[in-house]
Amino acid sequence: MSPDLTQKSISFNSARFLTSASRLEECPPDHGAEVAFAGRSNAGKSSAINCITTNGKLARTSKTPGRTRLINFFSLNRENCRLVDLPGYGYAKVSRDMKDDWQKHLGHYLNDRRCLRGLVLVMDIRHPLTDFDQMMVEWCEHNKLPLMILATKADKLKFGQAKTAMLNIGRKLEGLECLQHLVMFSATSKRGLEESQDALTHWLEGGSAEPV
Ligand SMILES: Nc1nc2c(ncn2[C@@H]2O[C@H](COP(=O)(O)OP(=O)(O)OP(=O)(O)O)[C@@H](O)[C@H]2O)c(=O)[nH]1
Ligand SMILES: [Mg+2]
Repeated sequence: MSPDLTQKSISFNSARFLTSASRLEECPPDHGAEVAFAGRSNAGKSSAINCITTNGKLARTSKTPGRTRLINFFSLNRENCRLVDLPGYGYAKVSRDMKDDWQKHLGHYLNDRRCLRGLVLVMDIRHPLTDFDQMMVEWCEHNKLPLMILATKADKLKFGQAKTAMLNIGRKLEGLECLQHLVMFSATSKRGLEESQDALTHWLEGGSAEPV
Protein backbone atom coordinates (compact mmCIF):
# COMPACT_ATOMS: atom_id res chain seq x y z
CA MET A 1 0.00 0.00 0.00
CA SER A 2 1.44 3.39 -0.91
CA PRO A 3 0.93 6.37 1.38
CA ASP A 4 -2.21 8.38 0.64
CA LEU A 5 -0.92 11.91 0.09
CA THR A 6 -4.39 13.44 -0.22
CA GLN A 7 -4.95 12.90 3.54
CA LYS A 8 -3.54 15.32 6.07
CA SER A 9 -0.69 14.04 8.18
CA ILE A 10 -1.34 12.69 11.62
CA SER A 11 -1.23 14.92 14.64
CA PHE A 12 -1.24 12.79 17.78
CA ASN A 13 -2.53 15.68 19.81
CA SER A 14 -5.80 15.33 17.88
CA ALA A 15 -6.56 12.00 19.60
CA ARG A 16 -10.04 11.77 21.10
CA PHE A 17 -11.78 9.00 22.96
CA LEU A 18 -13.97 7.16 20.46
CA THR A 19 -15.51 4.15 22.18
CA SER A 20 -14.93 1.19 24.48
CA ALA A 21 -15.58 -2.41 23.60
CA SER A 22 -15.74 -5.45 25.80
CA ARG A 23 -15.72 -7.79 22.82
CA LEU A 24 -14.98 -7.84 19.11
CA GLU A 25 -18.56 -7.15 17.98
CA GLU A 26 -18.55 -3.87 19.87
CA CYS A 27 -15.41 -2.56 18.17
CA PRO A 28 -15.72 0.22 15.55
CA PRO A 29 -16.02 -0.96 11.92
CA ASP A 30 -12.90 -2.79 10.84
CA HIS A 31 -11.78 -0.14 8.32
CA GLY A 32 -8.73 2.05 8.06
CA ALA A 33 -5.67 1.62 10.23
CA GLU A 34 -5.22 0.82 13.89
CA VAL A 35 -2.24 0.41 16.20
CA ALA A 36 -2.83 -1.37 19.51
CA PHE A 37 -0.94 -1.04 22.79
CA ALA A 38 -0.56 -4.29 24.71
CA GLY A 39 1.32 -5.28 27.83
CA ARG A 40 1.07 -6.46 31.37
CA SER A 41 -1.27 -4.76 33.71
CA ASN A 42 0.38 -1.69 35.23
CA ALA A 43 3.21 -1.73 32.64
CA GLY A 44 2.33 1.79 31.54
CA LYS A 45 0.22 1.40 28.37
CA SER A 46 -2.29 4.14 29.13
CA SER A 47 0.49 6.46 30.28
CA ALA A 48 2.39 5.81 27.05
CA ILE A 49 -0.71 6.69 25.01
CA ASN A 50 -1.17 9.89 27.00
CA CYS A 51 2.48 10.80 26.48
CA ILE A 52 2.37 10.09 22.74
CA THR A 53 -0.82 12.12 22.29
CA THR A 54 0.49 14.83 24.66
CA ASN A 55 -2.83 14.56 26.44
CA GLY A 56 -2.41 13.53 30.05
CA LYS A 57 -6.13 13.00 30.47
CA LEU A 58 -6.89 10.88 27.44
CA ALA A 59 -6.48 7.31 28.70
CA ARG A 60 -7.16 6.63 32.35
CA THR A 61 -4.09 5.61 34.29
CA SER A 62 -3.88 4.23 37.77
CA LYS A 63 -1.59 2.89 40.44
CA THR A 64 -4.11 0.08 40.78
CA PRO A 65 -3.35 -2.62 38.22
CA GLY A 66 -6.24 -3.61 35.99
CA ARG A 67 -7.54 -0.10 35.40
CA THR A 68 -8.10 -0.66 31.70
CA ARG A 69 -10.60 -3.50 31.46
CA LEU A 70 -12.10 -2.68 28.11
CA ILE A 71 -10.62 -2.20 24.66
CA ASN A 72 -10.51 1.59 24.37
CA PHE A 73 -10.38 3.26 20.96
CA PHE A 74 -9.00 6.74 20.27
CA SER A 75 -9.57 8.45 16.93
CA LEU A 76 -6.99 10.63 15.21
CA ASN A 77 -7.32 13.52 12.77
CA ARG A 78 -6.79 11.22 9.81
CA GLU A 79 -9.91 9.38 8.70
CA ASN A 80 -10.30 5.91 10.24
CA CYS A 81 -6.95 6.01 12.01
CA ARG A 82 -7.07 4.88 15.61
CA LEU A 83 -4.91 4.08 18.63
CA VAL A 84 -6.16 1.24 20.81
CA ASP A 85 -5.53 0.72 24.52
CA LEU A 86 -5.86 -2.99 25.23
CA PRO A 87 -6.71 -4.42 28.65
CA GLY A 88 -3.64 -5.32 30.66
CA TYR A 89 -2.66 -8.90 31.11
CA GLY A 90 -1.93 -10.56 34.43
CA TYR A 91 -3.97 -8.58 36.90
CA ALA A 92 -3.91 -10.90 39.88
CA LYS A 93 -6.87 -9.66 41.86
CA VAL A 94 -9.67 -10.75 39.57
CA SER A 95 -11.30 -14.13 39.35
CA ARG A 96 -9.99 -16.80 37.03
CA ASP A 97 -13.20 -16.56 34.93
CA MET A 98 -12.79 -12.85 34.44
CA LYS A 99 -9.16 -13.33 33.46
CA ASP A 100 -10.09 -16.00 30.93
CA ASP A 101 -12.77 -13.72 29.59
CA TRP A 102 -10.35 -10.82 29.02
CA GLN A 103 -7.83 -13.05 27.36
CA LYS A 104 -10.46 -14.49 25.08
CA HIS A 105 -11.56 -11.03 23.92
CA LEU A 106 -7.98 -9.89 23.56
CA GLY A 107 -7.28 -12.99 21.46
CA HIS A 108 -10.32 -12.34 19.27
CA TYR A 109 -9.27 -8.75 18.70
CA LEU A 110 -5.69 -9.68 17.80
CA ASN A 111 -6.62 -12.57 15.57
CA ASP A 112 -9.55 -11.03 13.70
CA ARG A 113 -8.84 -7.33 13.38
CA ARG A 114 -7.95 -6.72 9.74
CA CYS A 115 -7.12 -3.04 10.17
CA LEU A 116 -4.40 -3.73 12.76
CA ARG A 117 -1.16 -2.27 11.32
CA GLY A 118 1.15 -2.84 14.23
CA LEU A 119 1.44 -3.72 17.87
CA VAL A 120 3.13 -1.64 20.54
CA LEU A 121 4.25 -3.91 23.36
CA VAL A 122 4.74 -1.88 26.51
CA MET A 123 6.98 -3.43 29.15
CA ASP A 124 8.48 -2.13 32.36
CA ILE A 125 12.21 -1.81 31.60
CA ARG A 126 12.91 -3.26 35.06
CA HIS A 127 10.83 -6.40 34.36
CA PRO A 128 11.09 -7.03 30.62
CA LEU A 129 10.02 -10.02 28.55
CA THR A 130 7.61 -11.72 30.90
CA ASP A 131 5.90 -14.88 29.65
CA PHE A 132 3.05 -12.73 28.35
CA ASP A 133 5.45 -10.40 26.53
CA GLN A 134 7.19 -13.33 24.90
CA MET A 135 3.87 -14.77 23.84
CA MET A 136 2.95 -11.46 22.20
CA VAL A 137 6.31 -11.23 20.46
CA GLU A 138 5.91 -14.75 19.11
CA TRP A 139 2.39 -13.97 18.00
CA CYS A 140 3.62 -10.93 16.03
CA GLU A 141 6.40 -12.94 14.46
CA HIS A 142 4.02 -15.70 13.46
CA ASN A 143 1.44 -13.26 12.06
CA LYS A 144 4.05 -10.99 10.45
CA LEU A 145 2.66 -8.02 12.33
CA PRO A 146 5.11 -5.12 12.81
CA LEU A 147 6.11 -4.80 16.45
CA MET A 148 7.43 -1.88 18.46
CA ILE A 149 8.61 -2.47 22.01
CA LEU A 150 8.50 0.41 24.44
CA ALA A 151 10.72 -0.40 27.40
CA THR A 152 9.07 2.12 29.66
CA LYS A 153 9.63 3.66 33.10
CA ALA A 154 13.27 4.19 32.04
CA ASP A 155 13.28 7.18 34.41
CA LYS A 156 13.28 4.65 37.25
CA LEU A 157 16.79 3.48 36.31
CA LYS A 158 20.12 5.23 35.97
CA PHE A 159 20.98 5.75 32.31
CA GLY A 160 23.74 3.13 32.35
CA GLN A 161 21.41 0.53 33.86
CA ALA A 162 18.70 1.38 31.34
CA LYS A 163 21.19 1.04 28.49
CA THR A 164 22.28 -2.39 29.77
CA ALA A 165 18.63 -3.47 30.06
CA MET A 166 18.05 -2.40 26.44
CA LEU A 167 21.08 -4.34 25.24
CA ASN A 168 19.85 -7.45 27.05
CA ILE A 169 16.37 -7.15 25.55
CA GLY A 170 17.85 -6.59 22.09
CA ARG A 171 20.09 -9.63 22.47
CA LYS A 172 17.19 -11.86 23.50
CA LEU A 173 15.10 -10.74 20.53
CA GLU A 174 17.86 -10.87 17.94
CA GLY A 175 16.83 -12.15 14.52
CA LEU A 176 13.12 -11.43 14.87
CA GLU A 177 11.69 -10.05 11.66
CA CYS A 178 8.64 -8.45 13.23
CA LEU A 179 10.61 -6.23 15.62
CA GLN A 180 10.86 -2.85 13.88
CA HIS A 181 11.55 -0.62 16.87
CA LEU A 182 12.97 -1.17 20.34
CA VAL A 183 12.62 2.10 22.21
CA MET A 184 13.87 3.18 25.62
CA PHE A 185 10.82 5.05 26.85
CA SER A 186 9.49 7.06 29.75
CA ALA A 187 6.11 8.70 29.98
CA THR A 188 7.51 10.80 32.83
CA SER A 189 10.61 12.19 31.10
CA LYS A 190 9.22 11.80 27.55
CA ARG A 191 12.29 9.83 26.52
CA GLY A 192 11.60 7.99 23.25
CA LEU A 193 8.56 10.10 22.44
CA GLU A 194 9.63 11.31 19.02
CA GLU A 195 10.89 7.92 17.90
CA SER A 196 7.63 6.22 18.85
CA GLN A 197 5.51 8.94 17.25
CA ASP A 198 7.50 8.60 14.02
CA ALA A 199 7.04 4.82 14.01
CA LEU A 200 3.30 5.12 14.61
CA THR A 201 2.94 7.72 11.86
CA HIS A 202 4.74 5.44 9.44
CA TRP A 203 2.47 2.50 10.28
CA LEU A 204 -0.77 4.47 10.29
CA GLU A 205 -0.04 6.41 7.12
CA GLY A 206 0.45 3.20 5.22
CA GLY A 207 4.20 2.84 5.21
CA SER A 208 4.01 -0.84 6.15
CA ALA A 209 2.26 -3.53 4.21
CA GLU A 210 -0.96 -5.09 5.44
CA PRO A 211 -0.21 -8.36 7.26
CA VAL A 212 -0.97 -11.48 5.26
N1 LIG B 1 7.95 6.70 36.81
C1 LIG B 1 7.13 6.33 35.83
N2 LIG B 1 5.90 5.85 36.15
C2 LIG B 1 5.09 5.46 35.13
C3 LIG B 1 5.49 5.53 33.76
N3 LIG B 1 4.48 5.05 33.01
C4 LIG B 1 3.50 4.71 33.85
N4 LIG B 1 3.83 4.95 35.13
C5 LIG B 1 3.02 4.68 36.35
O1 LIG B 1 2.70 3.30 36.38
C6 LIG B 1 1.37 3.09 36.84
C7 LIG B 1 0.56 2.31 35.81
O2 LIG B 1 0.45 3.06 34.62
P1 LIG B 1 -0.77 2.85 33.59
O3 LIG B 1 -0.43 3.68 32.40
O4 LIG B 1 -2.06 3.06 34.24
O5 LIG B 1 -0.55 1.30 33.24
P2 LIG B 1 -1.42 0.36 32.28
O6 LIG B 1 -0.45 -0.54 31.59
O7 LIG B 1 -2.33 1.17 31.44
O8 LIG B 1 -2.23 -0.49 33.37
P3 LIG B 1 -3.62 -1.29 33.20
O9 LIG B 1 -4.63 -0.34 32.61
O10 LIG B 1 -3.89 -1.72 34.59
O11 LIG B 1 -3.33 -2.46 32.32
C8 LIG B 1 0.80 4.50 37.12
O12 LIG B 1 0.96 4.78 38.49
C9 LIG B 1 1.68 5.40 36.26
O13 LIG B 1 1.78 6.70 36.77
C10 LIG B 1 6.81 6.05 33.47
O14 LIG B 1 7.27 6.14 32.33
N5 LIG B 1 7.56 6.42 34.56
MG1 LIG C 1 -4.36 1.17 31.30
